[in-house]
Formats: sequence, C-alpha cells, structure tokens
Amino acid sequence: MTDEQLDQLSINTIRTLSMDAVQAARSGHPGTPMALAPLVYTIWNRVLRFDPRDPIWPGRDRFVLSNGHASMLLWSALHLSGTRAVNADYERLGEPSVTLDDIRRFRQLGSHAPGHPEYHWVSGVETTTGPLGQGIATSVGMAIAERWLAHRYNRPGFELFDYDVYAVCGDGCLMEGVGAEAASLAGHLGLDHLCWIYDNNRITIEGSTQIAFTEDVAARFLGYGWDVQRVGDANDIDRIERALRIFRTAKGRPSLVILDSHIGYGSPHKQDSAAAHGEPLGDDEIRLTKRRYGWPEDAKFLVPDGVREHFAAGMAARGAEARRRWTELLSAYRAKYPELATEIDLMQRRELPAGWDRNLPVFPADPKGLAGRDASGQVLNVLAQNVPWLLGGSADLGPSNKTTLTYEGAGDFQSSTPGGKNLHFGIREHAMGAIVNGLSLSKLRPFGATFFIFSDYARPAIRLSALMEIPTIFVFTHDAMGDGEDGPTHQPVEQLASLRAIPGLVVLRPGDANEVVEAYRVVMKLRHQPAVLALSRQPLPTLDRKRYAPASGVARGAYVLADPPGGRPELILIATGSELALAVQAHEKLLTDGIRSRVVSMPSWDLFEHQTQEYRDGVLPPDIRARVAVEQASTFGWERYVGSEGRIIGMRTFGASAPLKELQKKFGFEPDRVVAVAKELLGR
Ligand SMILES: Cc1ncc(C[n+]2csc(CCOP(=O)(O)OP(=O)(O)O)c2C)c(N)n1
Ligand SMILES: [Mg+2]
Repeated sequence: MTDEQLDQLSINTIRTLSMDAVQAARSGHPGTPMALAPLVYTIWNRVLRFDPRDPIWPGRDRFVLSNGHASMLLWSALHLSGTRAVNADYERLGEPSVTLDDIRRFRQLGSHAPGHPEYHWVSGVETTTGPLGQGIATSVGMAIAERWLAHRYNRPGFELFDYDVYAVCGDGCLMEGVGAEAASLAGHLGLDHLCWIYDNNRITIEGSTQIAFTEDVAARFLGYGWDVQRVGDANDIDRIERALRIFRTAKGRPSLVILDSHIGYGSPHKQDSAAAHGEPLGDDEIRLTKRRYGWPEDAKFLVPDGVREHFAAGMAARGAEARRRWTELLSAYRAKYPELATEIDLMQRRELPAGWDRNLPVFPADPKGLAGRDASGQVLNVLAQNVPWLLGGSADLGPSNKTTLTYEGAGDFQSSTPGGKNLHFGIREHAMGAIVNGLSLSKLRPFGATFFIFSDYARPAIRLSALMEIPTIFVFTHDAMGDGEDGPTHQPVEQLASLRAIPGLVVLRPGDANEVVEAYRVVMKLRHQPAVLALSRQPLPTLDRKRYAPASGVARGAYVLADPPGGRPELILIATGSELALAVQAHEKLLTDGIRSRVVSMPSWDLFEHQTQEYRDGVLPPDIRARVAVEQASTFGWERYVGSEGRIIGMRTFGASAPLKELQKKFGFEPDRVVAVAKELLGR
C-alpha cells in the first residue's frame, strides 16, 4: 500500500470505529469524528510531538479536544497510536491506555472510552472536556505555562520547554463566553505556541448556525490579535498539515485555523445535518456510509492491517525520537544546572521543595487583629519565594484580594516578561478558572483570585478542577458581609454551601490570621485536590493561642478551640471564619453566666469528614445535642452538624447595603444574640 492509501485507511478507521462505538452504545456523537478524522489523523500522525510510550513526558506537545462530545476521535487516536497508561502517582504502567475492548464498551461503566474525555481516568487525555469552551480556555493556561517554563528553565543550548498546544473546538466552544475571554487574553499575551483549530461545520444541536451564530469569527480573532488561516476542505490533509506548519512559524501571536467541514461526512442521509451530531446513525445508514468509504459493510470495530503500523512509523517513531533527545538534553542539563533540574523533577510529581514553609508568619494575639486577606497576602508572598513554581493572580482585584506578589523580582507575566509570577487575568473570572486549571495540568502551582461572590463566574472551571483531581488554589476574599455598603450584589450567601457540595474540593474558611497560615499549610500539601480559601475583607481578632487551642487544628477540618474549665461541656458553639471570634465572645459570656460551652472552630467540612469517627466524636460528642452553628452564609447544610435539636445562626435571605456593624445587628451576628439562642436551647 502507498502512504496515501495508508493515510486514507487510517482516517477511515477512526471514522468507522466512531460510528460503530456510538451504534453499540446506542448513544454518542458520530458526526464530528467522521468529519474531523482527517484533522486528528494529521495532527497526531504528522505533527504532534508525543511519545505514546510516555504520555506525560514534560516536553510533549499538548492536544486538547475542546469539543469533548467528539471523544471517539481521542479514543481512536489513543488506541491506534498505542498510547500507554500511567497511574495517579505518575508511574508508567506499560499497559494500553485505551484498548479496542474499551472502544467496544464506549460509554459503559469502567470503560477507558467514556462519553467525554476525562483527565485522570484515561492516560493521554490532557484535560477533561465536554462543557463547551472549557478545553480551549484551559489550553491558554497550558500555553502560558510553556512560556513561563521556557523562561525559567531554558538555557542556551538547552531548549527544554518549546512545546506547542493544539486545541480542537467547534461552534459551541466559540459561542461560549469563556472561549472569548480566554482568546482575548491569549491574543494580548501573544501566545505563539497556541493553535486552535475551529471545526466550522455550521451545525449545532438545534440545526444550522444561521439560527444563532452568524458573526464573523475570523474578524473577531483578528481583532484579538490572532493569526487566522482558513482551510476550505477538512479532507485535505496536506493543506491541514501546511496550515499547522505555518502556525509553527508564526511569532508573537496565537493561531486560529478555521476548518470548513461536513458533519457526518460520507453519510448519504445525515451529512451536514444536526441529526449527525448526537445520535447513532443506525445500522442501515452505517452500512451505506461504509460502502461510500470503500469499507467492508458488515465489519465492526475493524482495524485493518497496516494502520497501527502506520501510526508506529509516524507519530510513535517521531515521538520516541523527540523524547529520547529531550531526555538526553535533560541529563546534560542536570549535570550543569542540578538545582533547576531538581525543580523540574519535583514539579512533575507535584512535590514541594525543601524549605517550602520556612519563614511562614506566626501572628501574635491581637484583639484588633488582621483581615483574612491581609494574612493571606503575607503568606502567599512567603510561599511564592519558597516555591519557585507557585504563581498566580487575580481577575483585576489584586489590590483588594491582596494576592499581588510584591517581593523583589516577582514581576508581572506579560509577553515581554514571561518569567513574571503575577498573572493579570483581567476581568475574566471564568477564563481565569480554566487557565488556572491549564497551568496546574502543566504541573505549575497556580492560584486565581477574585471576590468570593464572583466565584460563581468561575464555578464551571472549579468544578472541573475537582473532577480532574488537580491541586489548583482559589483565593476568594470578601467572603461574607464584610464589604457592607456594596450591598447584596457583592455579599455571598449560598456560595459556601454550593462549593462545599462539590466532591473533593477542599473549602477552607479560616477564623483568624494563624488559621490562614495553617490553611495554606494544608493547601500546599494537596496533590490531587483543588482548594478554595474564603477570606475576610475586614480585620478579625487574632486569638490568643496560649489561652485557646493551637491553630494547627485546622488540618483536621474542625477542632476544639475552647472548653469550659475542667471540660464536660453541655453546649457546643460551632463557627467558621469571621464568626469564630463572635463564638468565642459568646462563649466567655456564657461561662460567666454559668453555662459550660465549648467552641469548635470548623474551617473545613471536607477535611473534618475525612477524620476518624473517633476524632469527630471527640470534637462533636454525640451526646451533646445542644449545638449552635454560627456562620455568615446560607444556613443550608448546617443541620448535619447541629442536628435536629440544634440552632443555626446564618443567612436565610440576601444581605443588604449598609455598614457592616448595622448588618451584623440586623442579621443577628452579635454575641448577645448567640448567647440568647444558646440559653433558649438549654431552656435557661
Ligand atoms: C456548556 C455546554 N452547554 C451545552 C452543552 C450541550 N452540547 C453538547 S454538544 C452541543 C452542540 C455543539 O455544537 P458544536 O460545537 O458546533 O459541535 P458539533 O455538533 O458541530 O460537533 C451542545 C449544545 C455542553 N456540552 N456544554
Ligand atoms: Mg458545529
């Protein structure tokens, strides 16, 4: 067979595997894989520097399938390239990432060919996609990471980081706001290692894009400062390859390749129709389509002889050679720059450098205290100096979030200063979340910041970081009614409850400056979980830790902060964040009134849930049923800790625009109110 015939055979293998898998599953999306098989084939077999034997080699090009519904493209590519699996500890397992059997069991429980690409579940998937727009936005984080890594680690003769990021997207990704936010920032930053390929098939679920998407995409991206190319025929793999080569020579701007395609290509009755998008073609139509492709009509899940070998001779040979050269380069680099090489090693395993926590502040007792955000700013500035690859920024609220890294040499990340550690996301919270994910997927330790209320704008990306099990850090300040006069638009109510509901996300609401330090200690040690820090705008008293329990209890999620003299409490006050000092004040009053109260500081439900039953019962003894929770947020969920007999002092409405003091009075966040509720509960 000629090379051209093998190209065509490989492309049709991807098409027919996709059709067969969707048919077998009786659900899925066949049309886009049929149309984009030539594109994915060209990227994988002709362009991508990716070694199937080591899908996590740091120098590899990244491939992101942002139109995740076309996942069969990825399962086919991973299968045909013979990509091997790695485990959660980044060990190479040697076994195939996606087997033909997985593809036969597309979308079934346990299959490594699930409905949408899932990072952490299938090796070779660079990021989880499916929620449209997330993949392209995340790819911007990967491209920022490449620039930053190159600046920090490359040395003359040692171009360790020089990888490209390819992201394939459809109409949906380009309609979504997050894609636009990310594209705008990528253009501003001139990320020339970033290439998006837009599947311009003019079809979405409801039909033609004429019903809702008639903008001039090329003009928009030119406006963003991108390089824009058009390939008029998605079946022309030489043209596709040429466009990708032009991208690799483009300097100072990201590239968009607009690829005109036909969804359901080859299907006599469904090509170019929305019907090809999200349902099986049907057995008869599959037979007719296979006939068009010159494929055996009744063969199912057929991988003809020569196809795997063609990938082996193309991508695998090229990838193995690229990785071999990179590995040699790294060993020479290691001899010359041992400290920098060690950093690269640690980063890959998500480990911390020795001395990562040196110089962390210890705050003395202080009734006036410090705002959570201010303590956080001090801690971040120490950590960022100890951990070179800790970096991040805010969505234009750095001065308010106190997340700006101000130490000498921290610098701003811009196209002309790609070593800077202060990222300026602009007012683009959603893209910020996705970009932070992309940075973390590139093994940097990123944080993103905004007001807690605007976590809503980033939520889809935060959810994905939890689903992907990556250790991103979200620093959210102004976590309750502390910004008083800004009013209910700026006062979070339901955000804590809703973030606590995300599986695996570690939400921490520290109660004083030393709890902030301890919260960061916990967060820094996470390797497979994202974290949210909810921090106060206003000063909180720094508790006297000689009098009360040490703040290190934060690591257990909840701990006994104060007990009555001699122990034996009859009532438990549970509080978080800005309400901790309030609970302590109420506790002191109750003691003078002869009521034996305990104060439990509970900065993190999630961490507490992971303690032993014994520990949890020690903090919240089951026989003490008089319990009061105090938190300036939705009461939703606190029943689980106060029980049916307990009380919750929290928010049942939105806040209001007024000075904080008046709001505390109006909504009952005052010591006397806590005391009154406690007494009422005890019937005294
Ligand atoms: C954020 C989000 N909204 C809605 C969906 C549901 N959805 C999946 S595919 C799709 C249509 C996508 O159209 P397009 O990107 O053009 O893909 P094509 O059908 O051309 O492959 C929609 C609405 C989704 N996956 N994510
Ligand atoms: Mg489309």
